[in-house]
This record gives sequence, C-alpha cells and structure tokens, in this order.
Amino acid sequence: MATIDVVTIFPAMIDAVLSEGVIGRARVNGVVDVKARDLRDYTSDKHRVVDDSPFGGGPGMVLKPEPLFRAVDEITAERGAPDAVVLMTPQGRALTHAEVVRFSRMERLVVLCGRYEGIDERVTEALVTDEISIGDFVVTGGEIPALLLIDAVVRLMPGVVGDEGSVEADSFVQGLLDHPHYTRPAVFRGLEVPGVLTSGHHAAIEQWRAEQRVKRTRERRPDLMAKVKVKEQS
Ligand code: JEW
Repeated sequence: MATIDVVTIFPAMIDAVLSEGVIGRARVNGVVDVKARDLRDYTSDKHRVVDDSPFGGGPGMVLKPEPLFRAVDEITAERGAPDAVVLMTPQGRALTHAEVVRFSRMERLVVLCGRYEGIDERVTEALVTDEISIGDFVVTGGEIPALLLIDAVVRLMPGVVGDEGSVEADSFVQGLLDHPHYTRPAVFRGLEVPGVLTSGHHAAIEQWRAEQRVKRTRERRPDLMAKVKVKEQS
C-alpha cells in the first residue's frame, strides 16, 4: 500500500478533510495509508515548542529544525526511506498535473506543512526533495496546500476513481476545459436546456460538446489553447 505521511501542527485539519468522500473511501479500501503526524510530538521540551524567532531579526517565527528532523527520522524508521519529501511553500514551483502524476506513482511520500514565516533552511537543504506551491496567491499555512496536493495525487492512484469520474476525460489531461452540463428539468424557471442535448442525436451532441470545449477554452484559458495546438503539431 502507498503511504503518505503529513507533518503538521494541525493534524486534525488533515484527518478531517481526508476522511471524507473519494479520498476517505480510498483509505478505507486500503489504496493508501495517510497518516497525519503532530509536529509537537517530535519536540523534546516540556512546552512542546515548534517555532522560534529568526536569526538576523525580522517579523514572525520560523519552524525549528529539530522537531522536523526527528519527524522525518521516525517516519523513515517506520516506513522505510521516502521516495520524496515535499515541502509546501510559497517559494516552491507551482503544482502541475505532470507533477501530480509523478507523486501518484510513488510508494512512500512525506509532506511537510509549513506555518508562520517559514521553516529553518537546513531542513530544506538536508531533507526536502521537492518544494511545491499551489499558485500565486497567499494562504495562512501549508495545510490547505498539502490537502490539495494529496487530494490530486490520491485520486490518480489505481482503483480510486471509477468510471463515473474517468481520469482520462479530465480537463488538463485532454488539455481543454469541460463542456457545460445540464440535468432535469428541461425547463427550470423558464430557463431551457440547449435543444441538441434532448434531441437524442448522439453525433450532434458530441459535436456540440466538442465545440463548447474549444469555445470555453479559447475564451477563458487562451494559455491552455496554445498548449493544445503545440500538442497537435508535435
Ligand atoms: C504556503 C506553506 C506556510 C502558499 C501557496 N501564502 C503565503 C505565505 C505564508 C507565510 C509567509 C509568506 C507567505 C503562509 N504559509 C504558507 C503558504 C505553503 C506555508 C506558511 C503556500 N502555496 N503554498 N500559494
């Protein structure tokens, strides 16, 4: 079974989110063993202190190296050497589908969630293999970024997503955005479903959906449109 060990000062946040839905079911079904580890459990002082002020001065606090080193040492002793130690950080490269695929093929993953201004650089230098960000916006800590990465990674593991969520049909895999979806009733508060979808004409429906995917992608994500064209040329 694949393992993902998450080191955090808020383990309950990780457990709560990853116990629900598709990922919760994958854990129950034995596809992946996700374990949230409380960074404070790896401190050695009475007050379980995980942070300290930065050398050189400045605002905020920095996560101390010792608890993080002890956490990774213990995970390694328990599980074996990890394939990757991922640090969630705004300084990392932005997560992509290709990176998610790479992590999904790993047997043992460790994810470190930062907090405060950051973590002691010696942790990054000695332990971290991948520094990952979820994009160019500000959040309060590494837990939600870690949850987002784990959600994306676990759903690609074999047996997690069935036919109802066909992984191949995904946006970003095909390189185009999805077409619009409608369900009953055919008229809701005077708002009608496009006639082609209720025509029963399957070829026309497929053509309409293909056109909608291209139109949407061109309008909303011209950057993706450029990549699709590159793919067709190569
Ligand atoms: C991320 C780990 C730990 C953000 C994105 N944002 C931000 C930020 C923080 C502290 C100092 C400076 C900027 C908050 N923060 C994190 C943010 C990961 C931490 C503290 C993060 N991906 N990952 N976009």
